[in-house]
Amino acid sequence: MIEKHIIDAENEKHIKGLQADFDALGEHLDRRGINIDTVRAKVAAYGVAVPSWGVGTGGTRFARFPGGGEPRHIFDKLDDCGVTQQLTRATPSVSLHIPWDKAPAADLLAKAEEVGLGFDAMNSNTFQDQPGQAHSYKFGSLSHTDPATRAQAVEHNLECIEIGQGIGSKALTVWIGDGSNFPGQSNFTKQFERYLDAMRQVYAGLPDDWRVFTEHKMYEPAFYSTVVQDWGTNYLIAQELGPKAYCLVDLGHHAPNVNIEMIVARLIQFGKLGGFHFNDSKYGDDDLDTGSIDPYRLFLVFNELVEAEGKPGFTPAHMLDQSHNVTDPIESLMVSATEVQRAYAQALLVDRAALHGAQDGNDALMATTLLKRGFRTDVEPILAMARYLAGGAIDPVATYRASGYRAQVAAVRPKASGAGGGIV
Ligand SMILES: [Mn+2]
Repeated sequence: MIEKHIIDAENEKHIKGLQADFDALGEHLDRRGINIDTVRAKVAAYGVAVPSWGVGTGGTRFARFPGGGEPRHIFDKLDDCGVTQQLTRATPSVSLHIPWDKAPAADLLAKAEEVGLGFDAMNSNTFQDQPGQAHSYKFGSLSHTDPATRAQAVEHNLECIEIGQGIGSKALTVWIGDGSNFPGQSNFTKQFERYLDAMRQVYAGLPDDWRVFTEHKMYEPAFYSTVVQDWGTNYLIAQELGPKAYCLVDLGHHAPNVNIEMIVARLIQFGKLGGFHFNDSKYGDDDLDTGSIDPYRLFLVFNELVEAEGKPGFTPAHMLDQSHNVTDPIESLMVSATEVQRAYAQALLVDRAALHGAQDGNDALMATTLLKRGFRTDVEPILAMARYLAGGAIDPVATYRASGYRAQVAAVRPKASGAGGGIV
C-alpha cells in the first residue's frame, strides 16, 4: 500500500486548483438546476469491481511482454488491487477467477481486509484445461457431447459457488468458450440443449441470495459459431434458468457498430440485465482500456443506466474486464475506473425531464443536444473531489508514480516469464 504522507503531499499540490475548479463547476451546474454535491455524492458511492487477472500484464495470442513486479499469486494481486482502490476510491471490490486465484477462504478474507477490499462475482473457467484434469475442454465444456465432461464443468462451477460463499461473494459469472470452428461440426440445437441442461444443474446449486450472470460473446475462441453468441441467446438462457439468472454485457463482445446501449435498455426493460464487463474496442474483443476508444458510447450506456435508476430490483454488477498489454496494469485500472465514473457523472447531468419532453415531442435535435450537453461537461472536478474527500488521490497516476510502488514490488517479485501468449 502507499503511505498516506505521499498521497497527502501530492494532494497538497492540487487542492487549491481543484477547489477553484469545483466551485466554478458548481456555479455553472447551479445555473442548470443541478446541485454539484448531489452528483459528487452519487459518484462517491459508485464503485466498479476490478478483475484479479487485470493486475497482471495481458497479451495477445501471439505474445505477452510482462512488465516488472508482476503479481505472483492472488495475494500479490490483492495488494495491487488495494492500491487501485486506495488512490481512486472507485474500485472497492475484486472479482476472483477460479482456479487461478484458489486459496483458503480465511487467508483471502484476511488479506482483503488488510488492503480494504471486498469480493465481487466469482468467475469460473472451463475454457482451458488445468493440470491433471480428467476430461479435456478442447471440444467444449458445459455443452460438450460427452456427459462426463459436462459433469466435470458443472462440478467446477459448483465449486466456484462454494468458494465464493466462503468469502462473501453473491454471484457467479459463467463465460464459456464452447462453439465450433467448422460449419457442420456441431448441431446447434443439440449443443444448446446440452448447455441449458448443464446450466440448470449449476443454477440449482445457487444459494437463495446469489445470482448467476451468463456472458455472451460473438466469437473466439470458436471462430465459426459460439454457443452463447449474443444477447438474444443470453436472454433465452436467463429466461430458461429462472429469476436468479441474468445477462452480463461485456462491451467488447459484440460486432463493431452494434448498438450496445439499446441492448442494455432491452435487458433492463425485461429485468434481465445482470451487469457489465467494461472495456473498449476498435475492431473486435480488443479488451482495450475502458473509454479509450469511444467514450461517447460508454456515456450512452450510462445514460440508460441512469434512466433506470431506482427501478425495483435494479442492481447491476459493474466490473472492468480488459487486458493491459503495454501499460502498467495498475495505472490502466485506475484510469479506467475513473472513466467509468466519468460516464456515470456525465449521464447524471442530463436533464431527464427535458429529454423526455423532447422525445415525446419528436424533437430529435433537442433530444440529442441534451445528451451532448451532459457528455460535453468536464466533470473531472467532481471525480477528483470525490476521491479527495474519500482519502484518495486527486491525481491517482501522478501519485502512484511518485510513490515508486512498482519499483518496490519489482524488487521482491521475481521477473515473470514472457513465454506463452494469450490471456493472463
Ligand atoms: Mn468479460
